[in-house]
Amino acid sequence: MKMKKYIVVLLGASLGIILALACQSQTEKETKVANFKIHIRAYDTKIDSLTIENFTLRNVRQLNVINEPSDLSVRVGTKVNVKIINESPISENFTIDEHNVNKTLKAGETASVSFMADKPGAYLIWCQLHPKNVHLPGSFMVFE
Ligand SMILES: [Cu+2]
Repeated sequence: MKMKKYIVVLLGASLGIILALACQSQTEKETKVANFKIHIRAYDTKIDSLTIENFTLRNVRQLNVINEPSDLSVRVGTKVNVKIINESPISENFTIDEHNVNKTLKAGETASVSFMADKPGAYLIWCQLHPKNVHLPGSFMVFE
C-alpha cells in the first residue's frame, strides 16, 4: 500500500518536471519579430560662400543620401522585417552583406525585406550604388 502511494507521488513529480521543461522550451522557441520602416532621403546642399575661422568655402554643392533611421538594433534570434521607402530622386540600394540583404529601389519605390538576425555582431548597412561619403552607411547591431 505504501509502495503504491510512493509510485503515484513519483509519477506526479515526474509529470510536473516534464510539463515544466516542455513549457520552458516552448517559450525559448518563440521567435521575436522586429518591424522597421526606413526612409531613404536625399539632401541637396548648396553653399555660395561660407567662412569659418578664416577658412572660406565657395560654390559648394553636395548631394547626401541618408537612411532615416540609419541604425537598427535587435536581439539575436529576431526575425527582422524592414520596409524601405526610397524618397530620393534617384535609385538607391539597401545592403547588409552578412545577412544576404541586397535591395535596389527606383526613385519613389517602396520595398520590403525580411531576414533572421541569427548571428551576434555589428554589421554595415550600405548602398552599392553610391560612394559612402555620398550615401552615408548605417549600422545593424545584433546583441546576444
Ligand atoms: Cu545610394
